[in-house]
Amino acid sequence: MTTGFKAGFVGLIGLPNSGKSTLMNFLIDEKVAIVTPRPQTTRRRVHGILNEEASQIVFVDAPGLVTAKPGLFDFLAKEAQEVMAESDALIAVLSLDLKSAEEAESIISMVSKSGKPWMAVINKIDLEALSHRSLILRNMLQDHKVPILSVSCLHRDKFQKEDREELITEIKKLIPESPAPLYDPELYTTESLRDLACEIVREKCFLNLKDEVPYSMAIRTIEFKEDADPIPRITLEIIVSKDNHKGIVIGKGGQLLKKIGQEARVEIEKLMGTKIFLGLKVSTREDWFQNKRIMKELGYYHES
Ligand SMILES: Nc1nc2c(ncn2[C@@H]2O[C@H](COP(=O)(O)OP(=O)(O)OP(=O)(O)O)[C@@H](O)[C@H]2O)c(=O)[nH]1
Ligand SMILES: [Mg+2]
Repeated sequence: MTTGFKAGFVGLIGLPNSGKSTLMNFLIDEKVAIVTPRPQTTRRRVHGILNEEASQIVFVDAPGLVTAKPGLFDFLAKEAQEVMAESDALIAVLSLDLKSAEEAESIISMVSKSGKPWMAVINKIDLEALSHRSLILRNMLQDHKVPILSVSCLHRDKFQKEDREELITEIKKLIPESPAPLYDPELYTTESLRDLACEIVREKCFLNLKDEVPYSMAIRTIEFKEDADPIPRITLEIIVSKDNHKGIVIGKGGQLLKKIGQEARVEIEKLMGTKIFLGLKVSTREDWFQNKRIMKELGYYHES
């Protein structure tokens, strides 16, 4: 007997900076995944859940596909591969600002070889100077005979609601029937508040720091006391990989760290629906991303 209910994991696969995290937040209409203008923002897969009466789509936002290199890059590459393997269906995210046609070809070929049901999303269509690339991408996709939709997640006023509903309708066609939802339908993410708070701080670091500093940074919880009196008390550690990065993060007279803290606090307060105390500590763990033990401690770890 079929219930008519559908549920499944849908992996978002694309190059770094193609807008996967923005697209997921747009589809679930919540901010779960952090977004910055720089590649390799997403490090670990993040689940965003869209609950409807007859379906539950669990989006899996993966790190952008990168070539494996030792350390953190190896983790990112494996993470994206695992998302592909574990999803019921895939969305190839192709943005108009990609660097070359070969890059798009490589994503299309990887996703189609997975053997999973898939569709393509042409992203960032508000970049009008690059609009000719839409046609090039559509030509590349033609032989695959998959649904192709175009979106802009940033300019929702201009490229509005129909987009989102059309997209969701197509995505639902890709996922299997399921006797029940995969997660509690009250949830819009499987991330814990702790994880979300760390990610928000990492986002603000990315937005406030130049060059390589945020790339070799990790955030960890020191204390997370939701029932502290009079307001919840959260202290997080910003781990940098070189001692001279510490001063850069703290800034002159502590100004930069203060700004990062303020921006993150406002967002965490919105998420928790209450005022909070947010403390940030900066410490150095020399080249932590080359140290398996520390990588594991920070959650950047795969079994094999
Ligand atoms: N113009 C335009 N920019 C967009 C759109 N969607 C996302 N962006 C921008 O593209 C940049 C990257 O967005 P992300 O969502 O972080 O991209 P990502 O694919 O998750 O990147 P990684 O996590 O690094 O792989 C950000 O600056 C976004 O604001 C869009 O529809 N139009
Ligand atoms: Mg991302």
